[in-house]
Order: sequence, then C-alpha cells, then structure tokens
Amino acid sequence: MKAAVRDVLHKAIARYGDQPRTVELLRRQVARLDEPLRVAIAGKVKAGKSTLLNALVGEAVAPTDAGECTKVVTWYRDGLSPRVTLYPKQGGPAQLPVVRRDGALDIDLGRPADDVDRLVVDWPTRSLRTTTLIDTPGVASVNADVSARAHRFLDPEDDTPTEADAVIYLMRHLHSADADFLESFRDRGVARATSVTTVAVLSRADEIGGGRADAMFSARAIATRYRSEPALRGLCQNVVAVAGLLAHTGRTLRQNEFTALAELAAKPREDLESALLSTDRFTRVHGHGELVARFGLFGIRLATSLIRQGTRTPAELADELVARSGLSDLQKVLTTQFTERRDLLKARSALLALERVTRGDDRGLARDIERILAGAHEFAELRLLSALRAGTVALPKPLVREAERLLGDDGGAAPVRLGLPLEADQRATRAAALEALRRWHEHAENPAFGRRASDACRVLVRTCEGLVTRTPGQR
Ligand SMILES: Nc1nc2c(ncn2[C@@H]2O[C@H](COP(=O)(O)OP(=O)(O)OP(=O)(O)O)[C@@H](O)[C@H]2O)c(=O)[nH]1
Ligand SMILES: [Mg+2]
Repeated sequence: MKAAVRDVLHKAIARYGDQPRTVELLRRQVARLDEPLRVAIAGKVKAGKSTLLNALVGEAVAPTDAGECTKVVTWYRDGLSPRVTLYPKQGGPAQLPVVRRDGALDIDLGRPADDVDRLVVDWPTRSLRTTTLIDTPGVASVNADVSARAHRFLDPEDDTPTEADAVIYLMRHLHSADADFLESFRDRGVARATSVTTVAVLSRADEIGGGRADAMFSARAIATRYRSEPALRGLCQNVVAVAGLLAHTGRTLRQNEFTALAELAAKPREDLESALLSTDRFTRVHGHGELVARFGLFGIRLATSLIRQGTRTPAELADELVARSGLSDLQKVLTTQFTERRDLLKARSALLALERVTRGDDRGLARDIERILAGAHEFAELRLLSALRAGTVALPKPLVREAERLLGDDGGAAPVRLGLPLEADQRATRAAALEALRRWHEHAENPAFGRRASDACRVLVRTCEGLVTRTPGQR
C-alpha cells in the first residue's frame, strides 16, 4: 500500500508542476512516508503533557514549568546528537544552544513564543526511533492564543495537511471541553477515522481523591468507565489511566532521592501519614520541596511504604514506581493502536494531505485515491473500527466486541485477533479462523440485520479470509 501511495504522490507532483507550493507540500508527504510515526500529545493546560512525554522518552527533555517554551509546538525526534532548532514564523531556522540543568534540557527561546512557529529537538534515544513525539500547548486555556496554536497544529483550517499521524489526548477528568476538542479535529476527508488515531489518557492519575493510597486503583476504574462513555467512545480508541510524574521520576530515579525516602520511611508511620495530607504541611514538617515536586504526595507515600515493605535498592524502587504508574499500559496500547498500524496510519495521513491539496481541482487524481482506498482492505477495517466505536453500526453487543478484536483492537497478530493466546499454534489458529469465517458469513446473510450491519459483516468476512490465508493448512 505504501508503494501505491508513493506512486500517486509522484503522479500528483508531476501534474501540479505549475504550482510550486503544492509540489513542495507533496514532496514533504513523500519524505514523510519513510519517517517515524508522528504522535502529538494534546490536552488542556497543565494536564501533564510534557511530564508524560518525558516519561515516554525516559529523560527530562520537555520543559514542564511555566515559561515561553510550553507555549510552542515542540517536536522531539531521534537524532545523531542533541540539537535544538527554532523555526520562526518569519525568516530561516536558528540553532539554539543545548543546555542541560540538573539533567533536564533547558531551552531559552530568546524571543516571544508568538514569533515561533515550532521547535525541533533532536535527541539520540531509542525511545524516539519509531515514533516522533510532538508536545503541543494546552488547549481551551485562559490564553486563547496559545490554545489556538495547538488547534491550528492539529486541525489546520486552510488546506495545509495535519502534521500528526496520531494523538494522545490527556484529560484529568472528563470535561465537555475535552469532548468538544476531540470532536473538532475529527477529520472530514478520505479515510474518515479519527477515533482510531486517538488514545485518551486519564492523566495525573495519582492525584485522584487527593492522592490516597488507592488512587491508581480508582483511576483505573474511572478509565474503564470512560471507555464506554458515549461522549468519548466514538472519539478515541481507548482510555488509559497514567501517573506521568511517577513514571518519569521512576525512570530517572537518583540515589540521593532513594536515600531521602529511606530516611522518611524510617520515621514513625503515623507522623509521616499526617504530614502527607497536604504539600504545605509536608514541606513545613519535613522540608524536601524538591522531593514533592519529583514524586508528588502519592509518590512519597507509595515509595516510603514500598521501602518499609522491603524494597532495598533504587533500581528495585524505580521498577516498582514505573510498574504502578500505568506507563506500560499506555505503551502497550500505543504499540497495538499506533506502532503496529504505522504504515496504514502514514498512508492515511498522506492520502488526507493529497485530498486537501487537490480539493476542487483533482486533475484526474480522485480516481487513483479512490482506487487505493477501495483496494486496501486495511482502510475498510479502520473505518469499520471507527464506526463500531461510534456506535453507528447496529450489531448485537457480543458481536461488536468480537468484531473489534478481529479488526485488531487488541493487537494485529492472527491468534490475538481470533481471541487465542499469542503463542497459539498454526493449527489452532487456522481452525479458529475457519470457524470465524463461517460465522461471519452467516451473520452477513442474516435477514434481521440492516444494510449497514450486513456491510460490516462482509468487511469481517474479508478479514477472516485474510486470517485463513495467513495461516495455511498442512498438506
Ligand atoms: N501528581 C502529579 N503531578 C503531575 C503529573 N503530571 C504532571 N504533574 C505536575 O503538573 C504540573 C504540570 O505538568 P506539565 O507536564 O508541565 O503539564 P503540561 O500539560 O505540559 O502543561 P502546559 O504545557 O503548561 O499546558 C507540573 O508541576 C507537574 O509536576 C502526575 O502524573 N502526577
Ligand atoms: Mg507542557
């Protein structure tokens, strides 16, 4: 499919030879096909976007305090050596010095954020090799300009293509502004399937209920509820609870922090508990303002209790904090939803871009675009997945769940799609595929189903046929 998309882009470049700006836009799309997937991190002001980005990278690259930088769209990509490039709205790009303070990257724009189009940070790290992460300014903020900047990036109104292939949307609790925002960047073009390119995160999950010991447990329960919330279901692929701060601090835990926590853990437990009721109270009694900023009250409570229960080394503590932060849940969802569908999502972005630039004057390319869309069964799957999530296909509930799984909602591997363990052998997988094929054939013929539901069943028949072909029988 990538080859077909590349071909149609080249064809377009030839046909729009008289329009240098369009050619430039299309050239960028060709290059983009081979680049890592671009995932933007969006959400309201102070939702914890930059902290989560740092947790995903495993280093403090994104500034998290107030400052001009947090108002600028910033790209973080794998590079040979650390480099910060500023692209102003007017004039050519400028290199900024790479300064680290306490291990964290410290960027000084040297000019108002308003004058900056974007920052690009090259950072040598494995975690950015398959995915470029894009930090965006908070939306629906008091500062309408900053909010508008994030909006323009994710859903430009003119005919420039969207820059991100997928979005991680952070919210602290479900707010109508979040649903409005997600709704507003639903795209209207070819592959019409924004929900499949968005994963929602219930962020700063450790703060739920004032950071009580069961905060993460409650947060997971809320995320599960949001997953089936009608306001969200059609707008995103999944909802995961994550305490980004805990994850980031865990991944960058220092020896002196472990020592300080061990000292706190040795104090009488009741005293510590009562000091942990509020930040003010804690810092008044124990000082350690820096520790609170790094761990939060929940993190201190959790870390001291782990040490009391026998965690002996910083490495052990770090692993436990990351494990409890929900970061790996998010990473797993990002892998199945985004990384495994990388080529499809990139092809989709390219076709969306092509459709935007050729709108109104397609120069005979509409047929080529249509042919790719119709020919690639993956697009039909993506659209159906999105329709199922939005609840616009009237299928019985158990069938919806099975359909979502067959379409790759839990992962793209054949056994997983068929509801078998990943390590299931070829024979079992083939048998399950044949059985699924038989049933979906039956569903497709079910006279009780409406036209849309029957169409959906036919897409699944093709999916099952594909699964049968992928697992050939022994002769
Ligand atoms: N307790 C707790 N605090 C968090 C968490 N994530 C972020 N914070 C804190 O919330 C504040 C804002 O975090 P940022 O990561 O800068 O949030 P942001 O969404 O990037 O903010 P803007 O870019 O200014 O919109 C910082 O003081 C963080 O330490 C979390 O998971 N738990
Ligand atoms: Mg930020």
